[in-house]
Amino acid sequence: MSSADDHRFMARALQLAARGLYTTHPNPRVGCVLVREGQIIGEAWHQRAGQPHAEPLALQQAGSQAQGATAYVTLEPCSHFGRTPPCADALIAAGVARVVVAMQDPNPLVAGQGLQRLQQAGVEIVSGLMEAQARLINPGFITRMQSGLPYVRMKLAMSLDGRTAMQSGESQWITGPEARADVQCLRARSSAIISGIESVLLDDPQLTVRDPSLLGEAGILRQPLRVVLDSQLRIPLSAKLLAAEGPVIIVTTETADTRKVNALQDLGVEILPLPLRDGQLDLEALLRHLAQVHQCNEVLVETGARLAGSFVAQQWVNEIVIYMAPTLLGSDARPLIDLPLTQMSQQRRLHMTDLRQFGKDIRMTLQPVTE
Ligand code: AOF
Ligand code: ZN
Repeated sequence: MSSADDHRFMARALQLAARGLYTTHPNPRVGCVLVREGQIIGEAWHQRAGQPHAEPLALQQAGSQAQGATAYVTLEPCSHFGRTPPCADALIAAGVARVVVAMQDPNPLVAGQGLQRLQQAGVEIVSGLMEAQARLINPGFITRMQSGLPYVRMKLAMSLDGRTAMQSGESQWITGPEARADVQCLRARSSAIISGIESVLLDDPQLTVRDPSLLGEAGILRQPLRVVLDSQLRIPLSAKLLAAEGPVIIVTTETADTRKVNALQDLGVEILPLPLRDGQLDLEALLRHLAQVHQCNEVLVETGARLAGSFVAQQWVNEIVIYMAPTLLGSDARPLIDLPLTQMSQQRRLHMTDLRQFGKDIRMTLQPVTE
């Protein structure tokens, strides 16, 4: 088999993996293609935690044809008993002769042991094919496994003059329906959405996924966890996001009013008291809690300029997605990010990884430049 064929089948496996974009949380998105004599004999993707991994689903399709076949998998086959038995064992039992993987599994429970197991059983291994593409599918899972933190994506919408709202806070709408539909995709792929109490008081958002086409291939609507930073517990019990479907965490301090805490808990809300750091809720403690307790892979920060500034200043942001509308909001309008800098040497440079048009607006995807 030529390396062009290997690329072609791995590209197909990557395409399949991406179908799990909205549904696999907290698991990674994984695709698998089984090939024999140049023909695809089975292909699948992992759809949801607790359900089979990609490999056994593809093996099921291939049946006895899997004997002597090549498996293309976007992530190293697992070697552990989790919610499902090890995929490495299933591939060996089916008589697969060759396994091509895009990347090792960063999960310490696997971390190379799946490949080792296959190799010991006499299976030929190729690892690292299209690794860069495979990493892009699971930025959150990889970050969480490696650092105990989620991958933090910040979404912002601004005018041509870099403004996000009028002085009054009025901001609906700067961008058009196409850009806003894309924000629904960002929400749907996220394990959690973080917002600030200011935005909640101003806009009374639900912060839910409402686009029915984002139910996912598996027909599952998973509402991301919604997280509100509210140190003084100012959220009204009538806030729309409390009534909307899906779990909510309110982050506050130890000294928050007990009666309000109880009332919110009665509504099914998780109250997370955190220490203050420089007078502000400790963002690192929040992110660690989300990764470690709630297994959050990707989180989406949708806040006003002040909280956005704190996330950026403290360097918790892995990616910024900015929608820019061709409109002017004027010099009294609110800025994008509160970041009090005074010297050019303090500027925060970003590196643009993607640029696209959505309707009349453009979307920029940026990553902080790390020196
Ligand atoms: C694979 N193929 O399709 C996926 C893998 O709790 P479990 O049993 O679902 O295991 C979850 C872990 O398995 C997850 O953290 C990751 O290490 C691996 N995911 N592995 O061989 C798959 N989704
Ligand atoms: Zn597996």
